[in-house]
Amino acid sequence: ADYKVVIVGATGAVGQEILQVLAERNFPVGELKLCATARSAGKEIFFKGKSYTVEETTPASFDGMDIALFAGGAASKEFGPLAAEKGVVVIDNSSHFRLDPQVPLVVPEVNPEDVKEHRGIIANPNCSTIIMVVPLKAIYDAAGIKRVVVSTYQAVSGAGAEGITELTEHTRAVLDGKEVIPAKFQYQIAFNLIPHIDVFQEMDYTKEEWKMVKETRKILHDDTVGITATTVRVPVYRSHSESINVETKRKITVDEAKKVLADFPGVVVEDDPANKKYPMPLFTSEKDDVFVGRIRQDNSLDNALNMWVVADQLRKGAATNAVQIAELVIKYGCLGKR
Ligand code: 2RA
Repeated sequence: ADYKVVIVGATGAVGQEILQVLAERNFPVGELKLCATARSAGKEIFFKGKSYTVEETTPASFDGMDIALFAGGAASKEFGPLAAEKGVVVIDNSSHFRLDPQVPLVVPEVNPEDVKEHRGIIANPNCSTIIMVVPLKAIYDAAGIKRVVVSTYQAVSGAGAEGITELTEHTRAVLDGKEVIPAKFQYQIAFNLIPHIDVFQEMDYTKEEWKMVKETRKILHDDTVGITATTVRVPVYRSHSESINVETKRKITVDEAKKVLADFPGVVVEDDPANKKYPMPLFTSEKDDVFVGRIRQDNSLDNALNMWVVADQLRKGAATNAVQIAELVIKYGCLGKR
């Protein structure tokens, strides 16, 4: 069977990546509709060699459609529930519905069955959460998790196409000895690190840091897991990196951890220090796996491990995960309530 798919936010970085992934995975698209704000309406986009004209998102955009992939942003709040009312299955990459108890928050390798609980909307987790929770689940199943300490090194693509452009422009400006005027980021991102992603909230953590805590607990269905995060923007184009320390309930050796990680779907272990083998954002971009290396016993705590995790923010962190959720909707036969 083929499905009627509408992409909302088709012209942005994530929207473009969703189209790319749909084509690569040969998703059964029968009819395709590309929507965006009025500002982007009229643009021509190609999908599988066929030309599509982007139209402005309106309530009528969802009539008769089967699946709506929202790339993120304000459109989700305005049109998500409306599309679901029309019987369309909404897969939303914005943060708006992620913590809603009625909305499953899904990483297909971690909690696929949750898709079956949807009532019209399924939320795609935050990119830094997805990248962390995939390897964490392997450790969680093998040894239980007491506490996680994570520091992230997040690519500029997390801030969309403008973020990518700003890294290029800032770098060029600095090298040309010109003044840098930050727009997408709080400060110059070239040759700098900015420990501030999204807004500051309670206890002076940012919303990005709270997302990693709350979303991970929801996905694992376990509020006893302690998590503390520091999220940082770094001058890298499109892969997020994360330094993770995980304290486990039961002892797990480095060799056991390497095995359960290597056996876990969607994880590639790249860990051979003697041969300088470890994941780096320069080499993980455009890929769908989560790469794990630098796996070590924590020298200061018995039941704890360190690991270095890297994955493409636009793909596994957003577009690929969303398309994998759409594949599960079809696999489980839980399309919208007509
Ligand atoms: C960021 N995770 O990296 C946030 C949103 N994509 O900016």
